[in-house]
Amino acid sequence: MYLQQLVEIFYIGLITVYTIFIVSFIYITSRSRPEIKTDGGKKVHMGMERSEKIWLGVLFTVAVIGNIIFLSPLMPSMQYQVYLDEDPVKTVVITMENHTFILPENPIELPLGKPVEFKVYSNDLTYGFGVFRKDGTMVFQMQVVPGYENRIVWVFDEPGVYTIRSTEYSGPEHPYMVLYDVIVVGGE
Ligand SMILES: [Cu+2]
Repeated sequence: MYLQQLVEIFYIGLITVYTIFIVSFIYITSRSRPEIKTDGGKKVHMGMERSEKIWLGVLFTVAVIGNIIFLSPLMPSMQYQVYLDEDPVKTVVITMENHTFILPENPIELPLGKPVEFKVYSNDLTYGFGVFRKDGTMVFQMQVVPGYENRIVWVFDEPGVYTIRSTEYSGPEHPYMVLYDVIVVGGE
């Protein structure tokens, strides 16, 4: 999954920067430093001071808490976006040709709340594949380019009937490229 790879790169980058930061902090504060005393005398200060130890603790805490909040699969939102990689429970293959949709079944029956995959092919022109709600609002759309496997995975979160429409202008017949109520998403 593309998003997952991006997040992994970001994550590794973040960990690297943070590790460099903490290691250099420990290195610098642990070296012995000359300390000028208020009475003018000098002594060599060894190791970390108490405030530096506290700051180090803050750095570690921020790293751990930040990790849990933003990237951990313990968070439902992150689990859904980044870690959940369920295989689609159904694949719908649709071919577009001569300004028509060739459907595998009519209606296309899909489950609610499960990932379903659409593979849409074009045998001639560049079309669009859009899925719309009853009120005309769009659920999703993608371009359908000839010679490619145009693929989208979707989780429907509302039961109901949906309309398929071409969303890419493809000539004078384009406005008629619509199939009303051909997708039925069942309740669970
Ligand atoms: Cu069209």
